[in-house]
Amino acid sequence: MRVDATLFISDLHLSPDAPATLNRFLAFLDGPASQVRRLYILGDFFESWVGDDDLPSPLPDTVVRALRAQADTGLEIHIMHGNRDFLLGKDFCLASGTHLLADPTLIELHGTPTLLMHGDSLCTDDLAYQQFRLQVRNPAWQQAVLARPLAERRLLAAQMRDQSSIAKDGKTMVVMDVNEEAVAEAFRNHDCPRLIHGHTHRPARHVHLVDDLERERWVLPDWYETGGYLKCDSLGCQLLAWAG
Ligand code: LP5
Ligand code: MN
Repeated sequence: MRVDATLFISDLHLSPDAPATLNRFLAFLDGPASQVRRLYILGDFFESWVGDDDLPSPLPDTVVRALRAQADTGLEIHIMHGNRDFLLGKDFCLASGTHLLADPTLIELHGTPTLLMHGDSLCTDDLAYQQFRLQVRNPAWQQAVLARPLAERRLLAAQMRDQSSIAKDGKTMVVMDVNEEAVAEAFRNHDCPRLIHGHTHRPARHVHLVDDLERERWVLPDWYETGGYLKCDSLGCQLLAWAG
């Protein structure tokens, strides 16, 4: 019997190189996620996703089957693109029984209008990243890239990862965090009291005063060392650790 609660996760960065994280996620699906009605995955679920034609590979196959098993027993699963897995497409969703969620999306969460984002679009001080984001989210660019052979895309993704790592060495933590004004704009544009996002890997509950109204911003944890999730119901939200 599933209870009327909603879980949020992001930034698992699932990869064949991190089997412990995969196991932690599988245990999460069989544990907390099996008790509730809805799960939202807010981006960077995979360390990188180079196209849905990679679905037969062992890691995607295991993950898809596990998601499907929960979806088939009544878990509503929504997934949003992150900056690592923005190429997740219809075939992935169809196979896993999940629903692709636009970034941003406003939902009615147990009675509270709640804005969901991956979080990268809020990091407006990171100008180099925002430029990169514009390029890789361009449908024409994506179509051209997806036309390349799978092996070539894997290589390209690895090169991008290296470049990104070098670029980050030259950036401060402040530049790589969300911009306060971008957060305020998001609250204003969607006229909501709550925002949930990931990406920065700095789990917390922040309170923002925007236009004389107090709003809360929940930041989800990554799953590199341990893991964690946000659990929400009609009483509110709480961040919970998940060690598996
Ligand atoms: O990812 P993370 O957390 O380390 O850093 C992000 C920002 N970086 C990125 C880039 C991704 O990591 C790249 C991986 C994508 C994998 C999937 C690709 C599949 C499609 C391609 C294959 C078909 O998102 C980083 C932010 C940081 O978050 C904090 O917010 O700062 O931004 C950057 O580092 C961007 C750089 O500043 C500028 C762009 C460098 C990359 C250029 C690539 C050039 C291509 C090389 C290939 C010849
Ligand atoms: Mn991210």
